[in-house]
Amino acid sequence: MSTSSSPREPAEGSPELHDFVCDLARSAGEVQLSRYEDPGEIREKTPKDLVTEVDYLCEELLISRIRERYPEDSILSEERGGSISGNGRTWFLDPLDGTANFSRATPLFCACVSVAEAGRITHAAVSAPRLGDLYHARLGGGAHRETDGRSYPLRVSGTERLEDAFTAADLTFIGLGSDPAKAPFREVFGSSWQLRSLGSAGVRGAWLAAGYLDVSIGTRNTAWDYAPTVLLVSEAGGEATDLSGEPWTPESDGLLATNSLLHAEVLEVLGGR
Ligand code: 2AM
Ligand code: CA
Repeated sequence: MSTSSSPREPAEGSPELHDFVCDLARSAGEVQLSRYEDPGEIREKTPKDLVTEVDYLCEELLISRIRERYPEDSILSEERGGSISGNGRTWFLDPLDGTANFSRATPLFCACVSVAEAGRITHAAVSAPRLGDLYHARLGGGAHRETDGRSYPLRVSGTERLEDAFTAADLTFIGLGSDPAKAPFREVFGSSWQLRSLGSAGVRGAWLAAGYLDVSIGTRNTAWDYAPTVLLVSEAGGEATDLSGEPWTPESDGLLATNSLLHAEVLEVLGGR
């Protein structure tokens, strides 16, 4: 197992750490389910960017359990911030992803827990409790969906042409028609068969890994909700890069994930960026 001081790039993630990562995501998911239709106080951090009492409850649970077991590790979490370790281990936490959905009891929300070791995502778990699903991946160990105690391998779709693709993104529609910076994304949507907007980047990435979607576009720099997609999708046979086709890093301004067959075609359409 890589230790927090090892600069060596890990070839695979440790099974023991993986169980803990899955257990953490499940626990936060249980808190979310226990507060379903009861989000408590809802606040706007910035216009249309919500946070509820449950976001903070899940974050406290995740951080305290990680601190107890791995006190040396770095943590970057959506509400509390934090830091990324260069050579050691970093936890990326989105304690409640899909807060706008959760705040009105739409079932698509989740807890996202990922681990990076020496700069590489080695573990990821996305618990979507209202769906009853835990999606998880371990570097070198494949990607899986766990539902009702049974495990199913995840495999990306075989869609070969963008015109046959389900393309998913959560773009704000204000300015979508007129903002020139958003024109390349409009091009991708217009070249696809259908558009999906789920309201949760974590669920979107998991559903791409599962083959329910063919293309996923994220346009922000939010490492805590993109990190799980990177590992789930690559372990399920797909491809995840930044929006220029370069390797995704936590500093990237966006994420393009595809079933791999469509990656070059989407990058070409995005090329005008
Ligand atoms: P969140 O629920 O954890 O905030 C749809 O809105 C998706 O985009 C969700 O995964 C949401 O994550 C994410 N997102 C990230 N930053 C956001 C922002 N500033 N405003 C709205 N959604 C944001
Ligand atoms: Ca969140």
